[in-house]
Amino acid sequence: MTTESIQMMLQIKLTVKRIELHILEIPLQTPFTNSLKTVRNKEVLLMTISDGEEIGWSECAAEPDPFYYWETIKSVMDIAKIYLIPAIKAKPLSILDLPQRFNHVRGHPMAKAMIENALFDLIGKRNATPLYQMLGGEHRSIASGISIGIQDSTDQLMLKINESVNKKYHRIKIKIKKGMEHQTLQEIRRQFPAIRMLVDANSCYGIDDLNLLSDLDQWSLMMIEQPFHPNDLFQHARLQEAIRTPICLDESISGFHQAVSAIRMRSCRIMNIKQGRVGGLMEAAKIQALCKENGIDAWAGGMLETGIGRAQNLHLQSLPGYTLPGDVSETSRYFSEDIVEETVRLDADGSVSIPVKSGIGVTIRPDRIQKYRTFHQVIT
Ligand code: OSB
Ligand code: MG
Repeated sequence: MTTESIQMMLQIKLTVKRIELHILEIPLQTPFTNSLKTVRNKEVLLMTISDGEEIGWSECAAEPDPFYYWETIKSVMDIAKIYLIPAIKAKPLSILDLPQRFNHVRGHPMAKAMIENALFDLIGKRNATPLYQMLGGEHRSIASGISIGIQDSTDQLMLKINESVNKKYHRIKIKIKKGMEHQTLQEIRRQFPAIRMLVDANSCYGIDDLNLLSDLDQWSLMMIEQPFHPNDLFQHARLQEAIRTPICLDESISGFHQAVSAIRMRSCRIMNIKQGRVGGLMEAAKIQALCKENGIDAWAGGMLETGIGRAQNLHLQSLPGYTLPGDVSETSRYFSEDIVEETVRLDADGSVSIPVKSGIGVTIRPDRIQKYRTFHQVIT
């Protein structure tokens, strides 16, 4: 496909006829713990949008609770139903019209991303074009990283790290909590002196922890992800000034504006750009380009997604701004059964591939949707 024909496709207007919301509850293989909470069952909100001919699917990044991020599955459903869906149903629209249709709603990036993703899938299917081509990306092999939650014991953690090393994951992320970081990292470095590793604090540190965090320099980490409160760009800048290890921002970045501020304030040298948290694929692409221009490395995080969300995140990694391995690991580590046929698998080099079929490129399994669905609503 030429750039011109893609550009034309993105401008084709369509009429939204039918929208459905689905909540699924799928048990996790093993509980996932970070500094904020433990997840045992994945509760996930899916959306379908139809123009009367095809159906587009998407997975929302919101969790049931506002612990990692302030949006929730319920807030997303409310904002979508009251403000966003009426704006897309008002008159025919193209995907490029979306930012302007949503401009009157402040924030709520997860709700906006959910709708944008479903529209992209729908348009891709209607035009027999895979999402990565619609985004202007290139099909390539994606180096995969893994995020390991907080374990019950250090031995258990070492087992998990060993497993991940054997699977050839390109880098390993460890969730940390205040008070156990140095002891844990010391033991990891004793057993695995050279692995590419980072830590994710999920905002559990405060302004009194500057020295404790500066001491993390000794563990040769690729980065420290989100040590402080999401709103505290200033504190992140102070820490970044004091240490050699790059700071990576995750939940601080809700969209392009925060990305600009974070870069200008030197709050980070790396960004975890989750498309589902920054307002969608187009916003994430803009942030990636900004990072690239400013010499900021970036990668794609995850939110324990099913095969739908993983596919969304994989397509976006076809763009050149994602310079580091992300958190899109194989689906089977979280779920024994996926809700799509083309579940994400790791190849022998620890890489994963971008789907090639139309739209997000995955085939939904209606039997599995049926099996795990706890809520369903048709919005006409
Ligand atoms: O902070 O990156 C995070 C999962 C849920 C919410 C927030 C985060 C995470 C992860 C897991 O780190 C990433 C994944 O494997 O999907
Ligand atoms: Mg994180």
